[in-house]
Order: sequence, then C-alpha cells, then structure tokens
Amino acid sequence: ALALPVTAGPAAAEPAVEHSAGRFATVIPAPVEAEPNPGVDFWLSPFTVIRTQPGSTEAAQVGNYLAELLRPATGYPLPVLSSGRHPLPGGISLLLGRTDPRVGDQGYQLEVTRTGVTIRADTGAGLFAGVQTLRQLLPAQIEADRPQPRLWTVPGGRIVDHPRFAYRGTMLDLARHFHTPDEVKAYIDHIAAYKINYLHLHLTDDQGWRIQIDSWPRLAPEGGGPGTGVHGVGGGYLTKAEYRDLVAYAASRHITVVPEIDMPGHTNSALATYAELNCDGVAPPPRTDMEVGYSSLCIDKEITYRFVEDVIREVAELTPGPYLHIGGDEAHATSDEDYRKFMDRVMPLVGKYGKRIMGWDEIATVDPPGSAVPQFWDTDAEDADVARFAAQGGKVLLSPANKAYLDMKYNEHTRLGLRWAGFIEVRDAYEWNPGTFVQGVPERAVLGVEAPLWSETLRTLDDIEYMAFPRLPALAELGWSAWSTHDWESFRQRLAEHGPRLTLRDIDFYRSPQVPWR
Ligand code: TNX
Repeated sequence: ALALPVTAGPAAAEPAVEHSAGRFATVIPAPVEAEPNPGVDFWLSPFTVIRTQPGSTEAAQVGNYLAELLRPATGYPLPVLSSGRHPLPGGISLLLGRTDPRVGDQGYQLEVTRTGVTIRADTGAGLFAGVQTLRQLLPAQIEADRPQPRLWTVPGGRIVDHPRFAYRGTMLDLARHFHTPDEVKAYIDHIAAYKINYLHLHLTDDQGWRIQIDSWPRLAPEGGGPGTGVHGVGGGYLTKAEYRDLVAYAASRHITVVPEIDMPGHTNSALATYAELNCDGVAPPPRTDMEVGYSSLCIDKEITYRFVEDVIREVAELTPGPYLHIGGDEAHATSDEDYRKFMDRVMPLVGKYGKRIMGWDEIATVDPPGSAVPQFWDTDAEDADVARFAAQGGKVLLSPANKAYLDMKYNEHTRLGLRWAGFIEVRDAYEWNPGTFVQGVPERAVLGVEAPLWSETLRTLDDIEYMAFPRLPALAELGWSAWSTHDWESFRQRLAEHGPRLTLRDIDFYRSPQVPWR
C-alpha cells in the first residue's frame, strides 16, 4: 500500500525549515549559488518517475541509487527509466550535458519546478553530487528506513554548485583495529552524503597487516590474524576479493579508494611475520601497544626491495584509482640518510605500476617527483619542505592534525580518542582556511583536504561515527564550498537541521554543545 497524503500530522508541528524553501539554506556543504523560488514546490507522489540520460549507464546507476535512497521512506515505486519515453512529463531527471560552464567535472546544476526536479551535470560524479543535494532538499524523514505518513515536498528553486577542491577525503585506520567490510561500507554511505570523494585506507602498521598479499602469503593471516591490533583485540584482514568488493562499493558512491602501505617505519607486523626482512634475521615479537617510531624495514638488504615491489605491484593491481599511499611517516628508527636511500628506490616503483605517489609530509624531505602528493599532517603551519614542493608546482593534501584529525578528543571528557594534537571541537574543525593554512602553500597548490581517523582507541562502527560526526561534515564543507560562503554561525544552524537526519540514519554522533540541535 502506498502512503497517501495525510491531513493533519507532522507538518503542523514542524520547524519552519521543514516547510520547504528554508531547506535551500540548510544544505551541507553549502552550494555555490542557491536561489529558492518559494511557492513552486515539487511534490513527490506515488506516480513520480526517475528519468536518466538515454544511453548512459552512469546516469542510470545514479538513478538507481537515488531510487534506492527514496523508496524506503516514501514507499513509492519510483521506477527508473532511461528510454526518454514516458507518457507523463515531469518527475526527477538526471541528465548529462548542456550545463552551466562553471559546473566542471564534479559539479551539477539543479532546478526544481512544480512539474519536476532536473539535475544536470557533465559526469556521473556530478549527478551523484546533485542527488546528495536533492536528498537534503527533502524533509529529514526521507532518511527513515520505512514508509512515513507524510508529504514529500522539494522546494522550488535553482542551484549551481561545484567543489572548491578536487579531493575531499577521509581516512580509516584498519591496522590498529580492524574494521569489517560491512563497517567500512556503512562509513562509505555516511561520507557520500557529504560529497566526500576519496577514502584512504591505512592498511598496515606496527600492530597489524590487513590486506592479503599473495607473494608473501603469511603477511595477512599472521600479521593481521587473531590477537593483532591494539591490546590484541583488533584482529582481521581483507582478502583480495573483499578488498575489490569494497573498492567497487565505494566506486558506486563515486568514492575512490586510496590504499596505504606504510613504510619504512610502522612495519612491525611485517617484520614480526617474516624474519628475513630484519637486518639481523631475527623476527621481533608482535606488538599490540600504541608506541610509534620504533620499527623500520632493513634499508641495506635486497630482500626489502623485493618485498616492497611485490606489495606495491599487488596493491596497484587492486587499485583502479590514481593514488598509492606509501606512508613514510615517523620513521624515527631510520636515519635521514637511510630514509632517502629507501625512498629513492621505492618511489619509482609506484610509477612503475602505474600509480601516483601519496605519502605523509615527510616524503617532501626527499625530493619526490612533482606528481607526488605529500599529505600535510603537522600542527604548526610551517614546513619548509612542503612549501618548497608547492613552490615547484606540486600539489599538497591538507590534514593538519589540530584541525582535521578525527581521532582527537572533542574535549577532556571525550571517552574515545587521543589528545596529542589538542582537543578539536566542531568549531575548531570548521574554522580554518585550507587555502592559507600552511605558509608557502597557496590555494592553487592545495589538492584538497582529508580527515584521518586513527583507530588506536576505536573498535566499533559506533566509535567511528561518534568521532567523525559532526566534524566530518565541517571538513566536507571546507573541501567543497566556496570560501565566500564560509560562516560558522550559518554552519552551526545548518548542522542542527542535520541532527534528525543523522539520527534516522542511525549515526551515533557527538551532540556538541556548540550546535543548537533540535
Ligand atoms: C600519528 S599522523 C601518526 C599515527 C598515529 C596518529 C594518532 C601520522 C602520519 N602518524 O601513526 O596513529 O598520530 O593520532
């Protein structure tokens, strides 16, 4: 049975923004240009159809995704039609081409009139971004997982929208505690709603090795098996089939996975599994504590480079995206000279297997190729090596630990997380400008922003959600929205409207006192 319009009910008691035009003003990330046209709302009905660009599988996929998003709460059938022929006009159209030139390869334009919603973009990614906006233009109950007895209005108006930065990412640490494929998929769905388009997976570290490698078959089952992880309770690893499935799932949400194999430090799980990788040929015991900076691959042994090449080759093979992250952070057990020697041999291997290098900002000290992307994770805004790299035309990814680290506690009472980079309240996460943050790294040298979530203290999906929400939406807005729209007062008001959406999606978020939640 279809839910029919009700006479009395939720509408009467709802806050003003629930009435439609106001929802134009609550979209996160804020659109570049949004003009409501009050009074010409579109109403979803049991007869609404979703039309997608004839002949485009990409558009059809986004159409199916949208239908799956809207069916549970509406109970409407919402058929997806790509033939371009349907007896009734109107409905929701996802079309490619004929866009405003500002839209670019990730943006979209959206128009809502009485007869329908039209999203136009030049790519599937742009249509997908437009769908995320449409989702927020519907009442919060659209996030419910069963039919809701209410009307579904989309406020009339027009939006032209495109991102400030091409790369808007977040990172999950599967090494310190393994997170299952289902947990990672749930996180992928959560982040897609905020137009995040990269997911960096930290797959290896001292406490665990989480990806199957065929040429070193004991790495994952032993280095990532039962008893591995912080305090020995975070065991598990991804088989190649599971990893491929995750990458495909992310791609279906227009999210590119960036795999990280951290080296030459953060490698105790590999060193403990294969004795021959150690300079003295003796395997150290596995480690489950939270120390950093004590392990190193053996720089002067040939087998090290065979190992690294095998791993890079196999991981590159699993990776349709452009980047392969080689870590390179906190190599305190490696001398500067050895670090350079190691990176001089390892960095070319990434290109050899068709990928671009990403690495923590330490890689900027060893003259990486201009195509490499150093990921800035410092807390003070000065880094001469990163600035030099930018001055030479390179692009930098920004993850300043005192702003963008989702594993920092919100305040001294936060049960989870660490505090080495300070407390990060929602406002702190929001109030910085990636285009001016690092000295000598101007906006044009910024590839984008990424919010890493290290999981020394995190085990469950609830833990992940609590640390990521609502700081991740803050970072998503920094990455997407024009700086001219940046405004804390506006952001906190908009975020408050997202509380019910997060709740209906079962996201266990931090109810920051800085936000006027309803
Ligand atoms: C520093 S950030 C690390 C990680 C830790 C993190 C905890 C970085 C490149 N290295 O090994 O997990 O701090 O916040």
